[in-house]
Amino acid sequence: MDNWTGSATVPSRTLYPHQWSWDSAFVSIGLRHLSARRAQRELESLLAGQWADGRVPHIVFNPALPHDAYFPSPDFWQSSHAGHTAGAPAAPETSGIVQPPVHALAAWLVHRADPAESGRRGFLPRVYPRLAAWHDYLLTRRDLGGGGLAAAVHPWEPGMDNSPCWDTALRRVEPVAPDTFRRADLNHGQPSDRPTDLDYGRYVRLAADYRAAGYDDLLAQHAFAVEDPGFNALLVASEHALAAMARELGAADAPHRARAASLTECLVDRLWDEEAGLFRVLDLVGGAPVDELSVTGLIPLVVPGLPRAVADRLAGTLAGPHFRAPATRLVPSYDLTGHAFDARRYWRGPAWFNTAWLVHRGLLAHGHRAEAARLRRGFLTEAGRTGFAEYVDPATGAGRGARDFSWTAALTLDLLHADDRAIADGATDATDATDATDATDEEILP
Ligand code: 9WN
Repeated sequence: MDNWTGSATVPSRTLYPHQWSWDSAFVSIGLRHLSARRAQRELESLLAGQWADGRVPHIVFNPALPHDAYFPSPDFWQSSHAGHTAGAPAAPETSGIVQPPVHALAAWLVHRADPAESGRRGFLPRVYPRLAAWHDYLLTRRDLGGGGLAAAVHPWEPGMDNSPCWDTALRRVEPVAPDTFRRADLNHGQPSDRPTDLDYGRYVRLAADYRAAGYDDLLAQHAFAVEDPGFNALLVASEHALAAMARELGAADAPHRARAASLTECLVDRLWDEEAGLFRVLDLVGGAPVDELSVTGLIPLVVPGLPRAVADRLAGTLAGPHFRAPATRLVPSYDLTGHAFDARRYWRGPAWFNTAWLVHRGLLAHGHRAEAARLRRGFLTEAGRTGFAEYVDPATGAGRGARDFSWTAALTLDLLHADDRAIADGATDATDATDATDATDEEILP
């Protein structure tokens, strides 16, 4: 792929020219079918930016690029200096915030794709302790709500920058003046597709305040803190992956299994909305669930061991008026009937391919095979037709954002390669069980 730099893959040569955290995890999931070795290197190069406190930063910067290639650039984050006490490495320069923890899941899938190559390179023994430290960071320093889930402290952390889920929380944040920073995204993207200047003023304020606190989660006064269901669901799926890795390495898997079970319970207790039929974001500063329906509330389908009634309700919500997009079959990022729906603008309606991949995986794991097959067809059709667009208008299928987008291409490879087999082998049948889905680690981590 043209987006490979020699040690990692950039999401897009134009819009995102550095290494992004959850992008690299998705990329490695696709790459494992072409070269398990390259997929391992993708994850290892990301982990080279890990901080001593365990956090995996959302961007690892390429020092060869000029600062104006992307904003906020390394001289904004100043990780090696401002993040020194929190444990930022002296090099490479990174951002100070994080993204959803899909890495352990990705690492396990990469290992399973070629266990011999993994064994030769000592891949698991090297990445397992780092991934365990990453989860420890999230479950200790980031449990800001005290309820056993990890909090996101910036709208970029759940990976859905501009979602209407953040609107109320962001209104409390004083934006910095627009003439104090210079955006780079508008050099490559359409203003009507991207967040507004006012949003950016708030993103910059939150990041600058975190930096001023040395990126120390105990010291920082977070003006924005939310418990996001997608983020936490990926943490559960990844904790199951850590259990599998521990078993493979002859270490104790019980602590990971216990943690995955308690995280699942916290997720359901704190964020499940039975009436709406999906998980809600919890605004920790405002102290209330967010009254918006977003794809993040459907991602917990990837959690093995989700109560059957919850998984089935989620499948029902997906097929209902808020998320069923007949033109593309993909999953809109936000409620099609919602007051803030915008078919073009970043995470306020368009359909993304990584979220479709996650939902597809969850549907399969919980036995909703026909829906999974439909979503897979929609994914493959739209990805090919749009030249691997970053995202699409869910109503018309028009491609938006960057083209040749890395995770779109990588996850296409994965769906082409793996899932025919998974479907043929048969995931569990939803009608068989009574109160809990019988999706096991093996099914969620094939
Ligand atoms: C900020 C790289 C990233 C994705 C995010 C997506 C977008 C960045 C931006 O691009 O975010 O991190 O500049 O808008 O929202 O999910 O990881 O592809």
